[in-house]
Amino acid sequence: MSLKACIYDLDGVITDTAKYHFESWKWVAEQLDYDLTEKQNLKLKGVGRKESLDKILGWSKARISEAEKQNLLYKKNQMYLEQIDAMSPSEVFDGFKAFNAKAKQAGITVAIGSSSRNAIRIIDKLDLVLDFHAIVDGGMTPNSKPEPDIFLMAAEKLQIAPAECLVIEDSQAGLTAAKKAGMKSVAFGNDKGLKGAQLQIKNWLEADLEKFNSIF
Ligand code: B16
Ligand code: MG
Repeated sequence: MSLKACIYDLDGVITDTAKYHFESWKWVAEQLDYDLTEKQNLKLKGVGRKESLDKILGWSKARISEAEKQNLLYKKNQMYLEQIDAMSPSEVFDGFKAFNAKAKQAGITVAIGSSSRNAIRIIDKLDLVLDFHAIVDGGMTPNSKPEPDIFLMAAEKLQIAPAECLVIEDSQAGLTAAKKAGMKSVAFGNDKGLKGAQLQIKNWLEADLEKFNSIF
């Protein structure tokens, strides 16, 4: 068994969109007379859009109709897209492009596996469309993270067995999805509470292909 594919999460691993999600989710919470905290926003990492609203509704105990839900989801996304459309390649995390180039040079195939239905738009803004062999987003599979569908579809597109894929993820939902997919994983970022990964790195400058290989 050896490392044949890297499947990267997008939000929180390649760029920081959490701050943009937070502003728009905070607005949604205000419409429900609820104050969303940054700590709660962390619990929405990697969780799909609809499932995130369900969590906020649970915290706020607000009861709204299905039509109101759809309306809030639409408006949340419009607010978020305004922020996304102002993004630029300078928002790619330091060291990512160098690591990805090195991995590809070593013959490793690379894909994006994101819960975001806006993933392709973000990747385009970051000018990374040509940097991956496959892109799978939350709109392409029936179930989002923590279910394994997104990562399994990425492996299928790359034609690599799940056991030879390495997922790089910043969220617990994503690490759980990787495990359910039968894939190894690297936790990304400072969150010491993340469980299930074989390794953790704080940022891309700490990424080491040799170390990643040694997991297999
Ligand atoms: P959208 P990832 C996830 O992306 C985000 O972490 C999460 O906060 C967001 O709710 C979800 O995408 C859905 O995003 O509203 O754009 O469809 O981390 O899996 O790349
Ligand atoms: Mg993420």
